[in-house]
Amino acid sequence: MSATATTSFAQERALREPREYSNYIDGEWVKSSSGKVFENRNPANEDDLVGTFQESNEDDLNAAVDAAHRAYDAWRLTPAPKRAEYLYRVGDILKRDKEKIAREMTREMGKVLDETKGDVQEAIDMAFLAAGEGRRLFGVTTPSELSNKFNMAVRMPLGVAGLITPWNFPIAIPAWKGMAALICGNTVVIKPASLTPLSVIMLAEAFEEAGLPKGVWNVVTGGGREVGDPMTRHEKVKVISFTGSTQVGRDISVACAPSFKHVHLEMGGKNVIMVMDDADVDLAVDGALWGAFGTAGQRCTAASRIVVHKKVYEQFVDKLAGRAKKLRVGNGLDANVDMGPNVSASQLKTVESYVQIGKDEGATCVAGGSALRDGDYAKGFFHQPTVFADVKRDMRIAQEEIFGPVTAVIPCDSLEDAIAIGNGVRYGLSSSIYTRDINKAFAAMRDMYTGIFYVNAPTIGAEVHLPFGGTKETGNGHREAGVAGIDVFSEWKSIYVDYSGSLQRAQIDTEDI
Ligand code: UN1
Repeated sequence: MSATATTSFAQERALREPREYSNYIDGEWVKSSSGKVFENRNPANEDDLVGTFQESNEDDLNAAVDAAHRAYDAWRLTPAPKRAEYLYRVGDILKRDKEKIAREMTREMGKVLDETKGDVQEAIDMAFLAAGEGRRLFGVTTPSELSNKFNMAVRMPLGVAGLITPWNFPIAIPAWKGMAALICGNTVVIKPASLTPLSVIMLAEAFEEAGLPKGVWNVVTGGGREVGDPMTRHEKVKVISFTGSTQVGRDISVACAPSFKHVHLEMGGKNVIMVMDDADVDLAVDGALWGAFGTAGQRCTAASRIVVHKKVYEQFVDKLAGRAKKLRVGNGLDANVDMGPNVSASQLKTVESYVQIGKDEGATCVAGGSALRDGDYAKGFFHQPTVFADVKRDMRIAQEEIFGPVTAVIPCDSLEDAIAIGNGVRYGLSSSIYTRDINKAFAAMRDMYTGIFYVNAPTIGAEVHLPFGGTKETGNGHREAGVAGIDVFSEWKSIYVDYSGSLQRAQIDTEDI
């Protein structure tokens, strides 16, 4: 971290004293009935208090759901193109405030400013995509088997949507879920991750400024047990969309089952880049570096495994280790920094424990391998970008999600071998191949059992107009963003209009030809 960055950071703090933020319920900023707040501190510098937030409870959640429920009828009856107008406005507001929101987000969760700007951009993209959908929301018309009868299927909103969102994409993921929910005619209660409540509050401020009717968008901050659990059990909440760990996703799924709530889950990943012997190795190294260490590896889509053909293995490992060692770690607001901190002390502890596991398992640590605690790093949760070589496919560091700046390089003999290693984990979010051979690219495209696949690009970089999500223990069969997100927040109603003036019995009054 440079001295310049520390100064501008201090100036920024002086400009904006930490304040207490409220919940946003029924169009009002209100405190929790608990009377308690929790702190949100900068993971790059614990002395920097970003703000205090309501430590909400079930009563607050109930108030928000009631407000969303009251707002539902008017909102669902607002024509979708009119609903879209609010989203266009929110997109414009986010565009205007992109830099300001990104800076606060970097303070909240640490990733570098370019990446938090990308996060806000993703929310803007999603606002405009969903707004455009307001003039489509395509259904189906189809002929009837009977004369003088008209058939169609239309999309219906579900009611109150409960969103439980993560800290790694603090505004993009709430936007993926929220914009899709709103354009379909649902009202929303969102519980942001306690590590990043401010980003969702800034999104609520944008909705407020856009004039969104009260009760349509509600924010309740607080813990999973106190706010998330009651949300999954609330009878007026009709759909839950969650992004987070597989363990919590499983609990949510179970909690939602008795009331048959719709549930969309987006969970863990153990994504893989496959580098073939005909690949452009330098391009693959560029991709691996970005895929593994972007957002300090704290992406569901992070490239935490790199399977490399043995003919180029040594060359690849040398180059990747060399580049990883050169990455500059520090405060994400410093323009000279490539990688920020881990989001919390406990996340750093997890990373350290996996690095130890990797060493104990006999993998070779060829770059990084330690937390950073001296000097400027003392007040944050920093870890070196870490590369393990000689990793075997069954080692824990090659199987378990670490969610930090650690990647495992595994040798392979062939494309088939790479695909077997690639698919040999519990998760199925993202995978990629580096090759110049189009046949190999297409075979891998077909055979990798993941929800997202890239050719000559890393495992990260999803765009909002395509479905996002994964197979196996990554998801529960749904996708978000794109038109797939509309599927999560709507359900079909099939409508038959008989204008024959007589009783026509389907399947019976049809003529045999
Ligand atoms: C995540 O990995 O948690 O594809 C979300 C990407 C981003 C979204 C990632 N657009 O890397």
